[in-house]
Amino acid sequence: MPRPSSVRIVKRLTSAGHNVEPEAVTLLAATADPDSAVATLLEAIDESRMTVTAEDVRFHLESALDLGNDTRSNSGNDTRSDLSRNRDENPSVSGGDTPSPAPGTESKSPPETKGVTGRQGPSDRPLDRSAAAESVGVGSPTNPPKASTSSRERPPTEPEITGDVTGRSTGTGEYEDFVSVFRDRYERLASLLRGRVKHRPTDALEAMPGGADAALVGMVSDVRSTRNGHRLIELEDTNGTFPALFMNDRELFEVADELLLDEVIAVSGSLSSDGGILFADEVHFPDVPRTYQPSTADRHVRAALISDLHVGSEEFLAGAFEDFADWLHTPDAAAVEYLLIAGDMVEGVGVYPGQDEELAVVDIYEQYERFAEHLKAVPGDIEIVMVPGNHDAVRLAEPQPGFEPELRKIMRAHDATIAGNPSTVTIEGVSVLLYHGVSLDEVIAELPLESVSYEHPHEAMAHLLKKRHLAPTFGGKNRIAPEKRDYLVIEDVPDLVHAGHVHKLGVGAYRQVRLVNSGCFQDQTAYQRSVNIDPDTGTAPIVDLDTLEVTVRKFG
Ligand code: D5M
Ligand code: FE
Ligand code: ZN
Repeated sequence: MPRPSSVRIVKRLTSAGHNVEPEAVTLLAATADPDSAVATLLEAIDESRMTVTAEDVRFHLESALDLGNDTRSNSGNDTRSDLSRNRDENPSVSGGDTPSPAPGTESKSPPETKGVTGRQGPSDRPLDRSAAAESVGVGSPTNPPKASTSSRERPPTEPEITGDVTGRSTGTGEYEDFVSVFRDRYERLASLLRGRVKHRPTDALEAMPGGADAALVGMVSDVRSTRNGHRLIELEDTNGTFPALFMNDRELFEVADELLLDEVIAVSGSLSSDGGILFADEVHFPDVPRTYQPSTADRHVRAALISDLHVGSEEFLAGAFEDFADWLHTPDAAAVEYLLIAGDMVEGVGVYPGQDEELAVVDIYEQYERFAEHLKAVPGDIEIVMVPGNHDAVRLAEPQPGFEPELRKIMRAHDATIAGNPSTVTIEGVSVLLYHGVSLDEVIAELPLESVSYEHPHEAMAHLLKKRHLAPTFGGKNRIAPEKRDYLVIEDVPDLVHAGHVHKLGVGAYRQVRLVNSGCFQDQTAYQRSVNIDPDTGTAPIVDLDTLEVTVRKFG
């Protein structure tokens, strides 16, 4: 809804002596003629009425609302249709008008029942293609006026944060913590898989006769090629390990290329004649249920997604960020009520060897002070949520807690919500998994699939979602802190995943979950030049929370 009409509605109602609920404004703005709707409403309601509610609007303007709603839902349907494509294929699932339960709850959809019997990479999903072809528009701002109109409707609720380690870290670095983080991962991911196969613990498989049908749920502890070119996958559960063989003449063989060490999968097949090996027929990933239906906002409201500013680096693109902040003040950005920042706010110090040569600001606190200054250019009525990245001044090992009080104080000006990495933030009913994305380097390096590359970071994100874990491989490049709980397990399916880190733009979807990698506000660094990384700079994907449609804006 264009903001001017919302503003006019609020002004007219308040000048007549009423307060007004935001939802009532939305409803009025959705009518064909908001001005006469307000006039009708003012005539109908009691003058002494303190607050005009959505209920009042519905009661007094029934017919006008029908008209407005029709227009609105028609335009919304264009996007809904591609978001519901999978849904249409499955008649047992209810349509889009059925209210969904709380976001991120597994109860939303029945569990997955079918296994993977052949190549079925995340990129094969219909929504992926639609995301690239239809949903992503690229716009560039045209000299936005600087004046702030600052009349956004305030969001009814504060962003709600879940799955955040901040203040809950129990890790002491002891061996037991490593054991417990693994157990927790195994238990929680195995529970997603157990209903799908008739699994047995590894020691029970050992006791089974040769040739029998069998299945197990295990963590991938080793992947090897055999002399005959088959793939031998060692699977570990809490009782021991058991080998599964992926034969190279079977379609399933290609699925072995999708596997990462330490992820949890279920494998079913038949035992070899001596009972010592499981010949794999089917693999199940914890996955997103095929029928998963994301929650969406019930009004037109948008969120801007950015990451990797690297303030303090010589390559920080201050001008591009300024242009972005300017744009947020324009009527074009009226519906943008949220700004989600996925880490690497500052360049930090001592992150990579030789980094000091490219520092414009060497003091870490001064870097955050400058970052805070830049944030002040963002309209004050935009709700900001941010999580740290590997350049930020928090522990490097994931999960990373949110900033310490001293840094929070520096960034206080905008009253941003500061959470750990990863965290899930729910805004307007839409759950957004915010993760900086360090594991993406490893996923891109390890998976031999052509679809997964720095050019398509969302494809790597899709694999994480399929594995329901943000950083499957332990002990690789990305550091994982030993905690009692594995905060990197994606326990609840989010509606949107927002990552950064690779400095490449990527917009896509996995099943019905929207995936965005937001690019960066840092020009190419010497390291990136040496390895031919061409960053996507000044990019700000804008997501419509009512449709999960994404429009990419580019600045600078
Ligand atoms: O990471 C930005 C991207 O560049 C990410 O894909 C890692 C990669 N990168 C950048 N510098 C290095 C060095 N020195 N070694 C290895 N990989 C690197 P960012 O987190 O912004 O530095
Ligand atoms: Fe970065
Ligand atoms: Zn990073």
